[in-house]
Amino acid sequence: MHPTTDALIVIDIQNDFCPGGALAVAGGDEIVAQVNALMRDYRAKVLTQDWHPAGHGSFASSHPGAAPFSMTKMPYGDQVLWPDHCVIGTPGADFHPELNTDAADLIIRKGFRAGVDSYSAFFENDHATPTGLDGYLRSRGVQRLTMVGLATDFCVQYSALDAARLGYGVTVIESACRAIDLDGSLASARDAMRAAGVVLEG
Ligand code: VGL
Ligand code: ZN
Repeated sequence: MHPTTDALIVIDIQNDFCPGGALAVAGGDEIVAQVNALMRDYRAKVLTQDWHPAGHGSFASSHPGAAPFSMTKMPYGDQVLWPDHCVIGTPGADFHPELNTDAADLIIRKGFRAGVDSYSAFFENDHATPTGLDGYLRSRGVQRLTMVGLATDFCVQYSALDAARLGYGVTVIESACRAIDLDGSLASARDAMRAAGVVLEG
């Protein structure tokens, strides 16, 4: 059992990111058993849930003529346009049915503002609007985070980089993550995480 200063952060293990989902990550469902086992070893366990209103600004369908996986500019910077996914209240936004959600202390939802995407568990993509997770972890005395989930190169990466910037010690267990890997995004995510001092563990 890990000490109370450690927390496990489980990112976006939702139906739409698993095979058959709207933004399926290859092998996304393969990590569920390992994540359930990890949750038994941590006292502090947080799940995140991507949670978008219909018509969200990150959806290609909200930008006439735009194709899914193309790029656009938002006021806060570059944005990948995704297929509609994790729409509030739909089955695609639900957690994978075998994920042991009962074990979680906190479920943090993100991406619910129509105009700004939110990959990170800590800040929206404007890098300024907090989700509240930092305050929660700090007030529990958590100093070290282990991260797992989907997708390695988007929400896991952004969460890990923000956590390192906020001063947490961060480890990503890569075997309990899966990537989207869009135009080399997995390789650049791994480089960026290592450069920020994030430990990438097999
Ligand atoms: C994610 C793309 C869009 C993720 C969420 O969980 O990595 N990726 N929304
Ligand atoms: Zn999303």
